[in-house]
Amino acid sequence: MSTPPVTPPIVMTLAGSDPTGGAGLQADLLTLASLGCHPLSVVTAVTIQDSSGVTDFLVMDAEWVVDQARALLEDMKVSAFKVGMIGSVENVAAIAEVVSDYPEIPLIVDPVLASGGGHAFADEDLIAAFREMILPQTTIVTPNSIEARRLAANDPDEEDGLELALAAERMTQLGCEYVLVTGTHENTRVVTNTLYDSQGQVRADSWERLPGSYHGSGCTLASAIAGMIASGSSVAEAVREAQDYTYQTLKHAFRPGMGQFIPDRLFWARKENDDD
Ligand code: PXL
Repeated sequence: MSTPPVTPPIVMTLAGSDPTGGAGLQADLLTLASLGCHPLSVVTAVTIQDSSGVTDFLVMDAEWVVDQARALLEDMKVSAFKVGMIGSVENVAAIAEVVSDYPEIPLIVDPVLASGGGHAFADEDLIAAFREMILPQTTIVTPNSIEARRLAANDPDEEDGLELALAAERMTQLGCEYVLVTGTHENTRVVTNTLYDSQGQVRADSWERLPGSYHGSGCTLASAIAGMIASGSSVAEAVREAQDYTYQTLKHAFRPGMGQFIPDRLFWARKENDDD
């Protein structure tokens, strides 16, 4: 008799749809599937965009976000939550309430405040609600340096000069367990990502800065961390593995339109990479 198929680790992503397949929900689905997880999708918003940028977005009603999530959570065993674009203060409260009923499930949060092209997805009210309701429940948050300063600054005047270590410390003081600050937006020759916990720096990893502009690298990294944690890695191991994976996806990025490059989450499945 054959053994029944094993269910892969299940990760629930709550994010906005990016129809280009570069970022957002679609980036999460590709990344999680590529890493051997089964992704569940909860749509928080729908965007209109092409590979050059976002033109508009529509935020899902908070009750719809809750109902999508609860239907799945009552049916399946979820091993990690991954949160991306949230879209509204109502959605912040709705997601915070759902995840608070599952404190044992790791919560990986990519604080999506704007599109890569700078289209705002969050205002000050959303950021305040996020700090108050989401960060205290978060296992790991993955801001880039701009987002880290914005999330941690006590007032906008302080933002520009805020030390990243201090920004991370403030986020852990709000109750977030780990903060991974990514260095892509810093004016440095190499890209350095730094992981902090409440005691300070845990690890720092650097890579050569790749040329070009990528759409969805942050979503890929956060989803890969979620996938690794769901598969049993510790947070620090998951960060290391997810960074290596993301770097590979960027190395193999392709340009499907006239705008940005898209990370190839399935680089390993392409024929030409057979002998890599
Ligand atoms: O890369 C951040 C991001 C996340 N989610 C959605 C997006 C984007 C960037 O454009 O559109 C839906």
